Amino acid sequence: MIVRTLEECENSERRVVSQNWESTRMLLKDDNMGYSFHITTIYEGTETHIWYQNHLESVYCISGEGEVETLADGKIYPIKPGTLYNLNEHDEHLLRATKEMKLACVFNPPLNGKEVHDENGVYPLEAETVEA
Ligand code: 9YT
Repeated sequence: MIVRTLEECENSERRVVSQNWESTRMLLKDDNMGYSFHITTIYEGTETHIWYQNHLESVYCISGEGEVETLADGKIYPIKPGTLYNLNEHDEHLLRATKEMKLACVFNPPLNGKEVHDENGVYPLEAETVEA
């Protein structure tokens, strides 16, 4: 059984801070669950280009407000508490937060630990691992 609290994960190397967001990776590849689980904060007023070519992601909005724009078709999906969006087609998108958003995110395959987006909004398949 694996039990962790958000507080203890935030006070460890599991908390990864990027320019537009920060993410606490509560479950990672080395937990052998087949997915990773993160609590992500998207900073207010930001727009982030994301394209997970190597991963599928589900994103559940806990709090805040924003939108996702899928670049292939220009569709805009509002995000509010209770919304779940799923990047089932590796959708290239822009993520905007009009109010700071707290999101619960699941990645398949799981992240290793330290990934941040490269210049194309992509995470590599193999990144530096968080030490336990
Ligand atoms: C929603 C999203 O993908 N935000 C970027 C951060 C990502 N959730 C992560 O690395 O945890």
